[in-house]
Amino acid sequence: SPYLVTIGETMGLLTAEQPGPLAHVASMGLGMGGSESNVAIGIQRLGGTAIWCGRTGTDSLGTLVRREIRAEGVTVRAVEDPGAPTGLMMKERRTAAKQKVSYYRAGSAGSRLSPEDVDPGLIQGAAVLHVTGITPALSPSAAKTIRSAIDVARSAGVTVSFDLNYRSNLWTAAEATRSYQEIIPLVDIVFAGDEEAALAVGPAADPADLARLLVDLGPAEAIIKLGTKGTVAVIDGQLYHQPAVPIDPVDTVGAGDAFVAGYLAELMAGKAPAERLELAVQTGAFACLAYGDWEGLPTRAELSLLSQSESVTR
Ligand code: KDG
Repeated sequence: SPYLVTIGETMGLLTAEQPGPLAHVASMGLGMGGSESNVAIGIQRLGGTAIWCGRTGTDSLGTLVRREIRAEGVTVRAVEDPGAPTGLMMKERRTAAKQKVSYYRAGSAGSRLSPEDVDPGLIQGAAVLHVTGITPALSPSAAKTIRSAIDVARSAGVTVSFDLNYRSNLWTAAEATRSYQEIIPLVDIVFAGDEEAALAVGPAADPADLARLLVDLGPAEAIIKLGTKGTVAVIDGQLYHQPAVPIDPVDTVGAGDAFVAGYLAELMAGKAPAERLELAVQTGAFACLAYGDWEGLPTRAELSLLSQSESVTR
């Protein structure tokens, strides 16, 4: 069956269990998260097939990361690196409404990802290669890994998907811009928030113009994620608008990954652009209704909960 392959760093994730300054939080929940594995899990929950490639430490967090991703049905192809720890991320809830993420990932096993860690045959056999702008920010060897994976995919005619995913804690805007401008012309599908798109193509008054400018760089599909405003996309020369599903979010981290998973799941299922965008906004909304970066990702059977008004299902 057609599968998606993705490559990236997945970290241990400590989440404060109460709002307040981290220095005064009594207990933290331990889990894991990573943009690319979040997408892989999203694809699996929607009935698709996904492979996650990465690098972890030989420590307990590495065990946790590999086990949890595998438990979701994703095939894990991770190198175990005895020379570096698995990265870690902390989520602080300074107020009930405001979250802050801190990274402890410099020098991590995931950041030591290198081109030899990824089996080219896995990419050549895939329907889609999905990568993000987080990985090139981690280290020169991680950046090289993304570049070589894209090259393998392109020569094999595999669709390449790229989510800009700007992380200001990892690099400067100028560094990100340089990397985006190098990668975007090589991919088929590009996802970006409006501010992220502006890093790549400069500011524009209208998100539709951002999508057009991205397409001008080469990809056939440019999808601008607008959060509560839904999405605007240019796909094969046509402009699309899809409004968001109105919700009361509890945790928006991971919504972008859920959106990408929804879009790519329908793409792999052979669905038309409007249907891809419709599922994307639904899965994006769904992910905001539960705590955790990926835990709330929906199965197809659960999607109808979004429009259901009864609060108890019996
Ligand atoms: O998109 C959600 C991600 O931000 C999160 O799961 C962790 O990959 C991550 C990152 O680098 O922030």
